[in-house]
Amino acid sequence: MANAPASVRIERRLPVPPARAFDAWTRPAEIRRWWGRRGYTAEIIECDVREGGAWRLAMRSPEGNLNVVRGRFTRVEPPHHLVYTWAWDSAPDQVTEVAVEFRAEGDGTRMTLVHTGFKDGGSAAEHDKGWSSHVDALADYAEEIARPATLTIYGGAASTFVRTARLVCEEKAIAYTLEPVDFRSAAYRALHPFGRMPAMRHGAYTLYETRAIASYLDDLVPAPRLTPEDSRQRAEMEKWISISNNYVDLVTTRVLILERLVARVLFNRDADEAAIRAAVPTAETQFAVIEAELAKRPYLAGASLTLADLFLAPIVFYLPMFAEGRALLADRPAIARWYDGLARRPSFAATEPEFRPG
Ligand SMILES: N[C@@H](CCC(=O)N[C@@H](CS)C(=O)NCC(=O)O)C(=O)O
Repeated sequence: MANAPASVRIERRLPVPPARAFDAWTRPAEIRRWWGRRGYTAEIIECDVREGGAWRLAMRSPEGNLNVVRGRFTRVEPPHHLVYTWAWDSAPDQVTEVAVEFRAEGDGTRMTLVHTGFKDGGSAAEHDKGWSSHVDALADYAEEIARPATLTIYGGAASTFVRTARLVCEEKAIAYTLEPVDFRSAAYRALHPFGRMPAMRHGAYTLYETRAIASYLDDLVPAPRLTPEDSRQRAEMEKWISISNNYVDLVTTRVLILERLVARVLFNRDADEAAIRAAVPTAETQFAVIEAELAKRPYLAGASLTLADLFLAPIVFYLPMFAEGRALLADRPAIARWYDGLARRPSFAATEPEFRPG
């Protein structure tokens, strides 16, 4: 028949139960995670999931055009049925209908999408192409939910930077494996071309640089948030991470801790006393500043724990183990109060290095 109503029908098995698939289809935070995987970015998603409720999706095409589609839910029966109208803002009179069914199939779901009411076969074919790619993206996302990617932190437990990455995992209850590495080996260079610790692998994704890893981990799981929402507090956090990485690490870790605790064990040499003498006054200044700031607030960036505390504390951990370190902490009650509070957290106990000066 020349004018037969054109339609789209797509079936797919998803490796999650119907309730999980239904949520992935209707919750804006989840739609965002799969809709955009094929070049399109979901910019606005509104979903009032009840019969009569409105929904709207504004998506940016790979070419940069904003396409808006909207409609109303006409049947909402979680977790099995969802029917809604569908009309592009560019052609509001052409109202079509989408019916999605989620049927249990083993431990997964057989999803059937039927989109009907197109004015012609061309329009149906276009939607068929679009839906196929979005449903592929949903299937990928469902695969990730069903088999969460494993997370590995590569590095030695004694490294202050490795401990920072692990502390973020522990604070956020992110499951991870610590894999010791020979950071000088050619094989490790494939993960970290600069040969430092840590590196991270999450599924197929790899990353290095602790600041980047900490951000990635903080975004991976929503709570507890270790990055302040407030822009000034966030700036304070960044400031303290920068101080820790660029000043304290350079002097306290790379001179004092390295010379006093690591030189003999790792390099089989005596401590460089001249380097230590030269570093002490700078370290003194750094810890005087830290003391003065921590006297004003419970944590480095404000009233609550942030990533900044997790960068500095692994360095402070080593200070009581040698004379110059103990001198840096002497008569610094604010640092002592801050550090003792952190040291009592389960995350600190779980990541405490076995390393002791030999
Ligand atoms: N900028 C790097 C620094 C990492 C770093 O220097 N880690 C130390 C261990 S605490 C390391 O790999 N040292 C070996 C070396 O310097 O060769 C990061 O933030 O991840």
